[in-house]
Amino acid sequence: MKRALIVVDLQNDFCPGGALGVAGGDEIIPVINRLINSFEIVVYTRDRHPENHVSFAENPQFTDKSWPPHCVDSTPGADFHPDLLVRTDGIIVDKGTDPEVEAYSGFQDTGLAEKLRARQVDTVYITGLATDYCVKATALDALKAGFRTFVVANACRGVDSPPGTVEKALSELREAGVEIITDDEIGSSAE
Ligand code: VGL
Ligand code: ZN
Repeated sequence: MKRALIVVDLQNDFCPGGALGVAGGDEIIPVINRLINSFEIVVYTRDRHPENHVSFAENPQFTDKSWPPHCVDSTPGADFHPDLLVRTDGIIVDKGTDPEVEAYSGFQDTGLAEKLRARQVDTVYITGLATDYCVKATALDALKAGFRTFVVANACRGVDSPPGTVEKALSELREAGVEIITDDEIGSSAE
């Protein structure tokens, strides 16, 4: 069986200067790029919303999951951060494309679990943005789909509003059975 790296939403709008910039979102890119080179199978998820997406608000509250418009399809904000290594053999999954439906998880209506199983993957390592939203939802769904699931904490950053939300998300994940690790605990692809 094989393992896959999942890079969640490393897009311009979630990095500093973006519409929904996460503090330090770009700092994790060197760590992720190193991991990308040591995995055979790499998945990139993308938040990809129509202009009229249900999560968009004029006065976004964040804490109630209303957000400023972000990652609008065919805008530069939806593009991967330019420093991210995007492999030509990477599996790209788009989510949040239905105007009426919010989708934090990379497994929601994307066929990702089946794509991974078809490649004999039984273990996933999750990195990216944001720890307290899309990383968390993706990790919980990975577990539900039967994958051994790791979250690489130092390769993730969160919205963290109110402060403490990231820590809370990590403890919820741990309780659910997700293994929280740092990148130096991951062996080479021969593992
Ligand atoms: C995300 C809020 C809204 C994420 C996506 O990628 O964590 N957060 N849309
Ligand atoms: Zn979104």
